[in-house]
Amino acid sequence: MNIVVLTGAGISAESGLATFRDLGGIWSQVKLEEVATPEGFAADPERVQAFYNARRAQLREVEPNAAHHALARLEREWRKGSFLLVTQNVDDLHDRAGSQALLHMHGELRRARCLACGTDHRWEDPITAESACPGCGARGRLRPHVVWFGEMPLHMERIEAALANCDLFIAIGTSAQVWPAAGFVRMLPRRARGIEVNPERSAMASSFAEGRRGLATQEVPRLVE
Ligand code: BV8
Repeated sequence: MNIVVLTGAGISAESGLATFRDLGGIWSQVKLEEVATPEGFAADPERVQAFYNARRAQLREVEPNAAHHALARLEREWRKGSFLLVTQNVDDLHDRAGSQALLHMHGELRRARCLACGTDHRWEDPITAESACPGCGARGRLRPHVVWFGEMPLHMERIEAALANCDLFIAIGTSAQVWPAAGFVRMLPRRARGIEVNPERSAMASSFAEGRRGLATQEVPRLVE
């Protein structure tokens, strides 16, 4: 049985990282158009760098929670088929929990991308106008290696191939408001079963339910004895 897991901000909520669309979420504090689009970055790069520098710094204060560790364990112990974890999150909590078969489709807070040479590099510190690219040395040309609205998500070919061959799709902590992730359930073969772990029932559940068995609710069955 081939498993694909999709996670969103909700899986990191219990680690203390804010979600985006819950009450008091990030997008209620700041306009996504101003800080999570190429246009916003062009208009006010310092504002955007400060937004991501603050979120990158916050990673030092939080730890992976039981859900991150459970997914890393499931990956290690799953022997009945393939396993892929796709996350919309730009935090590093899945990485620190030990997940390896992991794709960050929206990029990573702890990586910086150089606008001069196009390379991306691990990056722990604030990105400033003085920051130099570790690859080409250009100064003041780094941006967060994060996928903004209107930009192409990463690893889409690998993700689509895994979805086409998926038997069990598990969605954890996502409101399924952002495309293309919101549409992944429509790329699944008809045989696939779905599970959603979320206090709310997301839009994904209804699009999964169209013409097939609905998503099981809440509990994730014990996949690993
Ligand atoms: C693309 C990275 C195509 C940075 C993010 C018009 C113009 C252009 C594009 C569009 C358009 N209209 C629509 C689109 C597509 C657009 C889109 O979907 N817009 C939305 C707003 C309608 N998508 C894009 O632009 C994508 N690119 O389409 O490219 C293309 C084609 C050709 C050429 C070029 C491009 C790129 C999307 C990526 C944007 N970047 N973030 C950053 O993080 O700052 S997305 C942003 O939303 C977040 O990063 C997050 O990852 C993502 C999804 O949010 P969730 O993770 O689901 O979080 P949310 O708060 O919404 O929900 C949390 C859930 O958890 C809730 O349901 C809650 O109940 C639950 N929860 C809470 N606590 C718990 C819990 N669950 C379990 N346990 C708990 N304890």
